[in-house]
Amino acid sequence: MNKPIALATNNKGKLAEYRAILAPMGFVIFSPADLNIESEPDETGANYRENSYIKAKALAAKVNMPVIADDSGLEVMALDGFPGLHSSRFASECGTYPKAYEELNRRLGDNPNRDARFVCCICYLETPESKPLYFEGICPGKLLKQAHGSNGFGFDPIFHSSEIDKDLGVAEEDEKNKISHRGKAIKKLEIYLAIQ
Ligand code: ITT
Repeated sequence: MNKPIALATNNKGKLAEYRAILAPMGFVIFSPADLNIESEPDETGANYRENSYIKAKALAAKVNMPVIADDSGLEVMALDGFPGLHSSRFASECGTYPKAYEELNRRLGDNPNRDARFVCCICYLETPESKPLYFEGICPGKLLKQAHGSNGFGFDPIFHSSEIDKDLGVAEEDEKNKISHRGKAIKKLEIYLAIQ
């Protein structure tokens, strides 16, 4: 089939996961870098949906193919969902991911509630004028006291998935994709695309 889709992300980890899941379905995923385009709009939305739409809309104005965008984050329940929408910014402010892991654990202290989850919202725009469609997924788990492994990206090494009872830092890519927030959201998108 070879249907092209532009993915509005500058995050290589996300890009790899979209490719791994969508390439076998016949979709060819282009990042802004692949297309020699810069697209980094300010993520000023009040929630994941709004930010995913901001990113999709900005790229859709520059390309001639359907666009998807992904806004996601890590939510630590005992920290009222922090860093959530600001996960990427929080990691940058900490300087490195290992420092961000430490900072989350410092804020959590000895709170026994280590429940956490990853959240993902995909926005799909067939054309710049199309009605945006949203596909969401949640990955429940716990925040680890210490990073374990280096698979995945971002906060994966400090996250334990309840669904596979495994630390994501040591999970294989296909194991993560089956239960991840992104994997679940992409599955829903895939079903929509299959009936088009
Ligand atoms: P783009 O906006 O260019 O897509 P970004 O990394 O800034 O890249 P977000 O604004 O959606 O994307 O921030 C999501 C952050 O949440 C991401 O940078 C990670 O820190 C974290 N995150 C999201 N999904 C994750 C996953 O599957 N594994 C680990 N960390 C994840």
